[in-house]
Amino acid sequence: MVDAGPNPWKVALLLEELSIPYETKVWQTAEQKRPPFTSALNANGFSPVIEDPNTDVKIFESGAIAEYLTETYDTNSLLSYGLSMPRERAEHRQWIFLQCTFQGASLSNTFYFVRNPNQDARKHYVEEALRVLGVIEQQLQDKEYFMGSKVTVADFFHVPYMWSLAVSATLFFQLCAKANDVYYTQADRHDLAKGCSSGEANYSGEAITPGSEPDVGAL
Ligand SMILES: N[C@@H](CCC(=O)N[C@@H](CS)C(=O)NCC(=O)O)C(=O)O
Repeated sequence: MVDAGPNPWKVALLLEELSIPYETKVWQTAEQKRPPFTSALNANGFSPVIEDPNTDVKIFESGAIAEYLTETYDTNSLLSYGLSMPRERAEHRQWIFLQCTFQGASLSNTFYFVRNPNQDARKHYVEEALRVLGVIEQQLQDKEYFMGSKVTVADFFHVPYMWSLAVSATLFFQLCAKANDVYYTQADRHDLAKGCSSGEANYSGEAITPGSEPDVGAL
């Protein structure tokens, strides 16, 4: 976990409630942004991360950790729902995803700008988008898809946002160039899914023109 912030506590609460023994390692925020944290634990440079010696599983992102912990250790469905209750299982997950993607993200960003009122929001978000794209690019550097040679939900989930980058091309040309390298060529080459061609058709009005990018770093 990191020295401050709510996300690691979500995992600590689950570990406590499920009576899973654990050891905690605290990292300073700056330490999380460089190896060995980024090379061994989370290339994205955030906490929480768990390492489970029982299974050798190592994962980041609190939502993914919650799913892993409940599927592996909540066998009596104390805090979650098993496969025998598909409706509750799915509905329960939607609230976890809402927390991770909307509640957590919007409150974090609100706190950030309340604490740093003079920060340029546009610059902040562009830089963060570039950073995250860099993490994705690194993950895909030596493999066809997020999980290696198998196309999965993770690939499908990332692709439509790359299309929407093309729509905002004026601001995000540089991002689009990366998206182009990482995604468009892959989708073309591997015929990722029927959905790709229909999605690309929707966004085809905005051509990506590498070489005419503004300097996003200067924004
Ligand atoms: N989406 C991530 C968010 C993780 C996150 O924001 N972690 C914070 C601690 S609460 C962190 O590591 N902050 C370090 C930083 O801001 O650089 C998750 O749910 O695990």
